[in-house]
Amino acid sequence: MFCEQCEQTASGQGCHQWGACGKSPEVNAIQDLLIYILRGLAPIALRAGELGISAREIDRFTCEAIFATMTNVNFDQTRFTDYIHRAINYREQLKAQVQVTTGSAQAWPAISFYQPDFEDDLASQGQDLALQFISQSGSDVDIFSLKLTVLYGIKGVASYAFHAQELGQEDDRVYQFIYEALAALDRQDLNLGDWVNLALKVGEINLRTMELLDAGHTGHYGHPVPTAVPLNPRIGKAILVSGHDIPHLEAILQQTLNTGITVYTHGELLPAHGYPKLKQTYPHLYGHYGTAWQNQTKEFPKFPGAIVMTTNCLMPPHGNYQGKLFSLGPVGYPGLNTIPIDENGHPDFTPAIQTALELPGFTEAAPARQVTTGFARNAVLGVADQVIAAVKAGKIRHFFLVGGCDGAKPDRNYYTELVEKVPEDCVVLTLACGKFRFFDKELGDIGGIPRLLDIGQCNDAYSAIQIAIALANAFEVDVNQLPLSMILSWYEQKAVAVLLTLLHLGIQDIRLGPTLPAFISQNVLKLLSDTYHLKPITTPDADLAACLAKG
Ligand code: FSO
Ligand code: SF4
Repeated sequence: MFCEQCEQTASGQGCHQWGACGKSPEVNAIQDLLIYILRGLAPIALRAGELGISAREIDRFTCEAIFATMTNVNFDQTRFTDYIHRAINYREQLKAQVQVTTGSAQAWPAISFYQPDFEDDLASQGQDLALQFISQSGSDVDIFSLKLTVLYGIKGVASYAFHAQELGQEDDRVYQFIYEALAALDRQDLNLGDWVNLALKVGEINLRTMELLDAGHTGHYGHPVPTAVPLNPRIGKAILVSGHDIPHLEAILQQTLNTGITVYTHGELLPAHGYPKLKQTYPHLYGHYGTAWQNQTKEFPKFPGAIVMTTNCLMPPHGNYQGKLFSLGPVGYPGLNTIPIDENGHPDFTPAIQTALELPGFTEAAPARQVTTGFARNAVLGVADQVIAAVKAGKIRHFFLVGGCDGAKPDRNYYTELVEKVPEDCVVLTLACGKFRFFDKELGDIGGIPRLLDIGQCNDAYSAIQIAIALANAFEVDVNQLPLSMILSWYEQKAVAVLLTLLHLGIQDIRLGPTLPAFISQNVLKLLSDTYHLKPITTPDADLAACLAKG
């Protein structure tokens, strides 16, 4: 096998024997096979788009199938076999539609005719295709590096597009670009500059996709408001909801109304508490349990109720909690309980609710503890005058955006130490799951402005960008001239898409860690550091000093 799509890749170079995430070589190969077939579907979908043939079902399917191949999403070979069957059916259906519309047979590339042998081992077929993909790039490691950057970035875009469409937000431009990028992976005529441009285009399209998701969230649930979230449990039956999917959290809240069950968020669903319509409608959306995804094997066994994993990051479950763990959508693991979805796409959480009612729930109270979330763009810009005045008066010296993913490696302690060492006249903005290393620290406030502001999920990078742009406009400077430093942690492919968005916007001096992506070649890294001054993190002290010297 060969996979280097995430930060925990073996020895920082690539997983060859078995995935550090728990993915088997067979699942990895069958994921590669699925991506290959989607690459063959892409030129047909692009032509259909040009002809005005609406293929929304196929667009949505493509995003879900790509999403399933992301790190810590789906480990179940049978689910990928099903995705492959469906991809081929959709491909042939769309070919026929194009032929009817144009009145003639089209000259599709060879990849668009590929037919796997379902009677034979799909994993070995996927492995052959993966080797072919590597050898196609020849000895040009830089082009291969950029191809992988585009592919992994597209995985992030597809995951956000999947979430946005659940909330009724779709844009043809996003779907068409996903096909364009997938189809480009088969092209041999693009040079280094073309691939750099395509990678930056991934960032541009990801910005649009995060904007759609932001519109979906705020349109349905209102703009987040600062909200205190209890970390101590409430006595009674309980369901824990993990992942990123707020509409699925809402469906659970609807289906548990008047059951006496208390609903807790886990991981990237903490920011859901900030959405006023969710809080007002569902008083049993109560608190947050646990920390970041990599601690789930320790934290899930202790949760005394059912657990629903709506998206990544799922780790291979341990036997001591697998029975109370449920998954849905693109998420999967062999033998794991799944939530049934009806023909209209509505999930039925009855199995999880029954499990929650059978389990003891919380039987003892614990001392009150809380964190505050909900500092998205509206909340922060609502006090923009105060913030601007504090900066002008020298009360706020610098902003640090410490955002991104968490992970298991000990060198991620850098981020905790950095936040602890941020001087008292500076504000920390945060987003995504990396914040769980410091989210409950008491950092106090500066003239009523909290020093730790949780903007939200990883996709709320959109909100952070809007805040930065608004502040830059208020100070009549470029975003890069603001007293703002971005110190990011990455783990999986959503983070790749967000990083490409920041580069597309021309953001300079981003510090990235805990290690740089294995798929970035030396020359591509040089290009990024020469053009954008992208750099690896060093030590908290050295990086803080360098950021503060910026002004
Ligand atoms: Fe984290 Fe996982 Fe949200 Fe990621 S829970 S690591 S970047 O899926 O998407 O921040
Ligand atoms: Fe390795 Fe990450 Fe790929 Fe899993 S997703 S196989 S850990 S590189």
